[in-house]
This record gives sequence, structure tokens and C-alpha cells, in this order.
Amino acid sequence: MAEIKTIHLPDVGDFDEIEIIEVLITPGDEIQAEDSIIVLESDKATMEIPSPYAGKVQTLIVKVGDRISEGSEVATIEITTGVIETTGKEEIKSAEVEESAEGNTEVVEVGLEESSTLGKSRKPPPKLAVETVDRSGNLIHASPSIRRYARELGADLNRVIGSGAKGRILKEDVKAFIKTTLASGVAATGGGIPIAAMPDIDFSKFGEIEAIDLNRIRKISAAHLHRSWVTVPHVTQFDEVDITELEVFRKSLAKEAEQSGVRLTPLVFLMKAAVAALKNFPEVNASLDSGGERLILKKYFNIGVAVDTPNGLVVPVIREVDQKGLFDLAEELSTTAGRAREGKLSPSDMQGGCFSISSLGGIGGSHFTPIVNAPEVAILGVGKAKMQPVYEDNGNFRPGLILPLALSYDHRVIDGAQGARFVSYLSRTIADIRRVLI
Ligand code: CAO
Repeated sequence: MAEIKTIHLPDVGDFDEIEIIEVLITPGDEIQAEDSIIVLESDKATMEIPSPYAGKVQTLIVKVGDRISEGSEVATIEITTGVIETTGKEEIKSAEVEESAEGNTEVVEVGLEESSTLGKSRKPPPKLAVETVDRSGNLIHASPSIRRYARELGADLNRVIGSGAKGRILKEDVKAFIKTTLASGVAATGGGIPIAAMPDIDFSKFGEIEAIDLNRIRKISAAHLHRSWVTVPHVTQFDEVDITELEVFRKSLAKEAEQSGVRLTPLVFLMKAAVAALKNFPEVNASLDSGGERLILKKYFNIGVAVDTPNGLVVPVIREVDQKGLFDLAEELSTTAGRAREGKLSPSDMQGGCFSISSLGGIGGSHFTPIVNAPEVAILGVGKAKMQPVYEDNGNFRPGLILPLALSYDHRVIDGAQGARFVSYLSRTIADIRRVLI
């Protein structure tokens, strides 16, 4: 007869209401005693909490972001036959991190001198110092298991960009880093001309210069864009849409929008049209799994919108666009762009996207080739609409407002014909926005 046990948070020292930043198990997982199940973080330390039992995870009672204290229920587990309540000497691995201005990269891990116990009264866990800063003196946020994992694979954590809360490096980030590194290595040794390293040039020899450190957002987006650029085989399909009627409709709503306190730009119409096209082409509303063997079709419609901020490009995600009206979307777009420009977005604001739109229409220029926001498989680049002569079937020209569009897509997932069909469908929907009702 299977025995179900509840795992409680053990004594973790002087901490109360401590935040869960990673959950490392899901129901159905088979785990061993002492496997880490959650990671906690206070303002001083991170701690991996081990399971006291071996068995199969039944239910998960907590989630990322929850704050828990000693005794809180974490999960239930079906104990494996014949096994094994642990001795109470499990190791809570903690990593204390401190701000440092020194530009050194050395990682120093110090083992636990005393272990914590689970269950009965025990000493608070000892402090285990893991101070790590990257070459610029920035903190590297990574749990001990991730550091161990990175060490095993030879990944330099200085060069890994974390996508977790507060820039925390997750296992997926290390995996993605290794993949990208291998991909560029294959390119370099695959019989082609190796990619030469950028030479270190002293530009001051040629004139006055000023060196400016890249801020964190620029570093993160540079790494993300580079990864997408080298791992996704891009094709960009261009189109031009006559938005004369859309513009008439938009202007007809302007007063009403103003009364509702929102500004209706063409972008919100494009978001709705994109959802209509994604519904019609499910393989575009998808991501490849990390092994590149399965396509994950998404049944939700979250659109990432590129926002130009003083600190660089960010792509917050507007969720459930299919379920929102134009005014609600306009309001959300405006507040989200505002928060982005004030640097107030959290990592979760930038997660969960299905498809992105990069609109430079408010600035200028026509077609450009946006980089796919991987793991999404397509992105729409929008240029500035301009009045142009439009040739009509009756042989006459009329003035029309023409919007340049560019769809970049991942050719591993989307064939050229599909890409062209998607763009044509999208263009038809934008030209006659009533089609979103179809
Ligand atoms: N053609 C012509 N005019 C356009 C237009 C287009 N495609 N898109 C917007 N406009 C107009 C708007 O209607 C607005 O004019 P009015 O105030 O007279 O209506 C004006 O341009 C400014 O619009 P906006 O830029 O403030 O608003 P938006 O909704 O179009 O865009 C946002 C919001 C956040 C996407 C935008 O401000 C932004 O940051 N864009 C830059 C994105 C970027 O950097 N992309 C490159 C990433 S690298 O791939």
C-alpha cells in the first residue's frame, strides 16, 4: 500500500516568509531523498531545499513567488516501496551573495560545516559563502546546483545571461549557452572559413574616443539577439498593405478613444490582426522544444511588443490579446511601454510570448528585417505608412496609405510557402479589419 507523505519546509535559520524562486519538481517526478525540490531566496542568501524522502511527487502545494516559513507544506510524495526516510542530515545548500565592486570572476564555494536537519529541532543552517561577480563587478545569480551543472559542462557563468527572477541563471540558460557555443563551434570547424575573433583595436590611435560600459539590458538583449541570430535560420518575407480604410476606421474611433483616456495607434489593430492570422496558422503560434524534435503548439495568444527605452530594447508581452478589445489593448500597451521606459518591468513581464511585433512606424523607415524573438518562430516588423498611388482594376490611380510589413520566421518550422500564406492572410486582415471577426 503506497504511503503518502507531506514535505514541510524545515528550519532554515533566521528566515521567515522567504520567497520561492525556483520549483525544481513537478507532479509525477520520481525523486531521490536529498534531491533539491525548491530554491528559496532572501535578500542575503539562496537555499536549495532537499526532499527528505525518495518517491513519486504527487502534488505540488507551492509555486514560484510564494513566501513560506518553517513548517509550510511544500509537496506531497508517494513513498517508494522499501525506501527510505532520510536521516535528517540532509544538506541545505545555501549561497550567500554580496555586492562587490571588484571585477574578478573567481567562484569560491565553501562546503557546509554542519548540516541542517529536517523534522526535529536543529541548528540554523550555517552560512555558506559563494561570492561571485562577473568581470564587470556585477553579481552572478545562480543556485549551487546550477553552478555545479555549469562547471560540469564547462560553461563560463560570466557569459551566461540569466532569464530567471532578478537575472537568475536557470538550467535552461546554461543549456542554451552551451548550444549556442557548440553551434558557432560547428560553424567554425565545419569545413568553412573559421570565424575570426574580433581584434582588440586601440581606437584612440585614430582620434578622441569615450568608452561607455553597456548597461545590463543591452547586455541581455545582445546575448539574446545573438543567440537567435546564430541558432534560427531566418527568412524575411516582405509585403505592403493598403491601410486607407483601416485609417478611416481608426480616426473614426479617435474621439471615443480620447474620452476613454486612450490613444489608438495602428499597432493595436495589428495585434488583433496578428491573432487572427495565428489562429489560422497554428504552426506560427508555436515553439520548437529545446531538443528541436517537437513543435509545441500554443492555444493562447500572447503578443510581445518591442519597446524602445533609454536603456535599450525590451519586449514585454501583452497577454490574451484575443480576449481584449482595442481600447483595453491600447491602455495596456501604453502602461506597459511606460513601465518599460521607467525600467519597471519584471522578467515575468517578458515571458510567455507567442509572436512578437516590432513597430518602427512611429519613427520612420520602410522595410527592415527583424530578428526572431526565439523560442518564438516569427516576428512582424512594421515600417511607417506613407501615401502612395494605388493602381486600381479600372485603370485609375488613387491615393492610398501603404504600410510596409516584414515577417521574419524560423525556416526550420515555417516553409517559404507557409510564410507567404501567413503574410498574405495577415495583410488581407489588416486591409479589411472586419476580417478579425471571421
Ligand atoms: N505608420 C505611420 N504612423 C504610425 C505607425 C505606422 N506604422 N505606427 C504608429 N504611427 C504613429 C502613431 O499613430 C502616432 O501618431 P499619432 O499620435 O498622431 O496617432 C505616432 O506614430 C507615434 O506612435 P507611437 O510610437 O507612440 O505608438 P505605437 O503604438 O505605434 O508604438 C511602441 C508603441 C511602444 C511600440 C513604440 O513607441 C516603440 O517603442 N517603438 C520602437 C520599437 C523598436 O525599437 N523596434 C525595433 C526593435 S529591433 O527589431
